Amino acid sequence: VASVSRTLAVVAAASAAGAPRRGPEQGPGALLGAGLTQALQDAGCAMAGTTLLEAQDAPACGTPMHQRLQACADYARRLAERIATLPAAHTALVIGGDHAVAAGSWRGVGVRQGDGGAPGLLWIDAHLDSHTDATTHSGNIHGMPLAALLGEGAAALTGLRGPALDPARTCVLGARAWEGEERALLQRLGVRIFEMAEIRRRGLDAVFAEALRIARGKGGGFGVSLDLDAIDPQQMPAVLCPEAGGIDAGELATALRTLRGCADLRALEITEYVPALDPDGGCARLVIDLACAALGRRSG
Ligand code: 4U7
Ligand code: MN
Ligand code: MN
Ligand code: MN
Repeated sequence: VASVSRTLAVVAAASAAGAPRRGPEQGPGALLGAGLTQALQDAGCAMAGTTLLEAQDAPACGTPMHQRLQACADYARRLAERIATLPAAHTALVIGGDHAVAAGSWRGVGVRQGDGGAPGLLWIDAHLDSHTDATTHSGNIHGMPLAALLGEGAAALTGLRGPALDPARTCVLGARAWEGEERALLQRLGVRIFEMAEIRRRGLDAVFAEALRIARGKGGGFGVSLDLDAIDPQQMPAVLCPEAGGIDAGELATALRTLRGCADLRALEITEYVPALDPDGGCARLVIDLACAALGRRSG
């Protein structure tokens, strides 16, 4: 399949508002400093520019949940507005930040699609991120964005402008750590979950191809939200919530390369990189390689 010629708009969403501790707000700056945009350009992308959203620190210990929800919702709203105004022809590359920023990203992509409605979404994550404010055990907002995008949970997050996701065009890939309530929610809505066990059994290529078919549907645009904790922590330790037994980084790069042929890929989001846990920069290089695998036109 021929690679699509892409013009990329990078949006740096440097927020830790949904995280239990600081760290992910440093992610975009570190990845840009490690040469992310140059690498994408070398891989054949045209670069339309980089927008830096104002950094947002993690909430202080003891901040009540409604305040943390509001901080995440405020950030998500600004992110969504920014993405909604990008030219329709551009592919957005959103760099988090903790994964709560996704509650804004995909609403913004939906607004930008206009009559096309909500994008299909492939959520690559060790977790399901489908708690609501009523079911969460930890109280951490980055465990809630997928539920919010599906229209479930606190109004602060679900009430953002833009269409809610269609569960029939939403799927999760790489899951291996969840609580019962979030799994029950996704099952009730009919969201397909590809667990690690299924990936090990069938191979990532076959599972990724099936997930892509679900997200792409009959057309109308789709996106990929990559929480880096989906990758095995032996290869990607620089994340907020490592979970053993994850996706092999090389296999993920190979699978992501199939996105090069997808003109209907509207946005890629990469979240939860924590540079403080990456003293030699090896994880940053891996993240850059994955972005180039997905969005590039030639290896380089
Ligand atoms: B991430 C968790 F309890 N489910 O709700 C929770 F295990 O964006 C983890 O995927 C959430 O990193 C992980 O706090 C959120 C926990
Ligand atoms: Mn996760
Ligand atoms: Mn828990
Ligand atoms: Mn996540």
